[in-house]
Order: sequence, then C-alpha cells, then structure tokens
Amino acid sequence: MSGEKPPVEFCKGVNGLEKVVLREVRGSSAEVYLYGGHVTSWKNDHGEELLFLSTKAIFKPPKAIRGGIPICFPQFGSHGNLEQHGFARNRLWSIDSDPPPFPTVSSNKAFIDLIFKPSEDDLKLWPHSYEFRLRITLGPGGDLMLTSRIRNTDGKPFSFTFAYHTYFSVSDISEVRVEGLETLDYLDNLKAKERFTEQGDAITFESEVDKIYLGTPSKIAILDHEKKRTFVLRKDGLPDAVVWNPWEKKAKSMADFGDDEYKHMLCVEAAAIEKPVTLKPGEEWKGRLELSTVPSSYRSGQLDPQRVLQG
Ligand code: TA6
Repeated sequence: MSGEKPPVEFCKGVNGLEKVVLREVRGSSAEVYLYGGHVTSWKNDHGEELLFLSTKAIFKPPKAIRGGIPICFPQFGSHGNLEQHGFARNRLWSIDSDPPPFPTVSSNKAFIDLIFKPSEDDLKLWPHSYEFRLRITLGPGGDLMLTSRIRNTDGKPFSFTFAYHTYFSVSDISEVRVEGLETLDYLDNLKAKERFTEQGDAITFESEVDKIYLGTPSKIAILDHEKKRTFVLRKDGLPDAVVWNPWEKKAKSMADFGDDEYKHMLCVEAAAIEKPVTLKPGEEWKGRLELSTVPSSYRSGQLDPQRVLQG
C-alpha cells in the first residue's frame, strides 16, 4: 500500500476541528468530525459526493453542521423540552479507544469508533447518565454503516427519541422519487403533527415536505433519475423515517443554507420517534443505518425499486 492512503486517517478539518477520514481500497471514502460525531462526506469509488453539505454550513460550536448525517439525540425535533434535535450534534465526541466487541466480526478496516458521554452541563439539561458509542464503517463495496449503541449507566430508566438526520445529495429534487413509504401513516410537521395516510404511489416533491412516517419497512429507496442512481437505506432498531425538504421559502430563512440548495438535497432520516426508546439501568439500545447506492435507469426498468426493497 506504498503511497496509498491508510484506511483511517486523523487530521484537521474546517476551522481546525478534529476529523477522521475513512478510505476503502477501491476508492470510496467518508469523513467524520468529532464535533457532533458527524459524517460530513461519503464518496463513491469515482470520488462522487453522495451526501449534501451546505456551502453555508457553519463548522463552529454550538451550531450544528448543516448537511451530512447529524445525530439527533436524546430528542428528535421539538418532541420534548430540550433544544431542537437534542444536543449530541453540537457536542465534542471522543475516539473510543476500548470499544466493547462488536457482535459481527468483519474484515472491514475502514472504521472508527466514537464515544459520547454527558458532561456536568449536559446532566443539568437532561439528568441521565449513558454511554453513546458510534461505529462508522466504510464497507468493501463503499457502503456506509453507522451503528449506535446507547447504554444506560444511570440508576434509573430513561427514554429518548433518535434520528440519523441524513442529507442525501440529489441532482434535481423535482426528479426524485422515494419508494417504500407508500400507504403508511405519517405525522405532518407542517400541520401540527396531525396524522394522515400516504397515498399509494412513490413520493415525489413539488413543495415543502416535513413528514414523520410511522412503522416503515426496514428498506427505503431514493431514486435520482437524472443521476441514474438509487440510494438504498437499510435500518435496524429505527421503526420510523422522516422525509424533509425545506423548499424555497424555508430555505431562504436558514442562514446556514443556500437559497437554491433545496433543489439538490433530500433528508430521509432513519428514526425512533413515535415510540420513544426506554432503557432500564444497564440496558443497551442499538440503532443501525446502512447506506448503499445501486445504478438505476428507472425508465428502462433495469432496476425495479420494488426488487430493491424486496431483495
Ligand atoms: O427532520 C426534519 C426537521 O425536523 C425539520 O422540521 C427541520 O427543522 C429540519 O429538521 C432541520 O432542523 P435544524 O434544527 O437542523 O434546522
């Protein structure tokens, strides 16, 4: 591997923030900031960026980084009295030098273990002790896996909500379809979280969307027709999925987001919201997200998303 970059590299990122770069022999890569335990980049083996990161993203605490995969914990959105999306995304995480063994042994070399524990100030905000371990792995095919393990180290039970708030990079939002959420119930965040049932077809986009789909399948497909690319999102321990695009008006209201950037991103977030996760003392929860891409030429039916979802 002379001259080749190592599978795991520790370096400095924007504003000198600590960053870890994961590389896979065939060329795919991922970047993770210790600030927020935040994946900010995932590239395929052609070096194409697959995640959206705003050109106006702010890499400075306490602001969360706009794009990539923010982690919403211990609260999703405004589902509680903490700040929006909790505080894990604007705290400094550490490298976990002694992670408990992973159930599945894999030959992956490109992975990093991070850990987040509450500070004294965090305990004043949310009086519960835990260890949040996050393993980020870049698989042989360039798949990106995030596995969260949250252990209750407190003397009493606690409950939380959670999301991997993934920002996918898309060519043109009006050409994107989401498959796998048809006919499901959802809470509409634009209508005071009222409950509705989704219609039967794939979801397409022509205005602001902010919906929490309840009890979804473990696989969801995001078809980017123009790029002939399908993102396949697989999830475990995360029954819900949030779909968000701010569209024009909301985009203009966000200082860390470009006015036209809503055209090139879509958030599809593996989450546990409707039924908060409750952990007794000593108990551990695991929430896993696996992202992959498959080439698709939807029109030719070369790849029928239903096959993706069933396969
Ligand atoms: O996940 C969707 C959502 O909850 C939207 O309501 C919107 O606010 C978005 O998250 C972004 O939230 P943020 O706090 O990062 O501005």
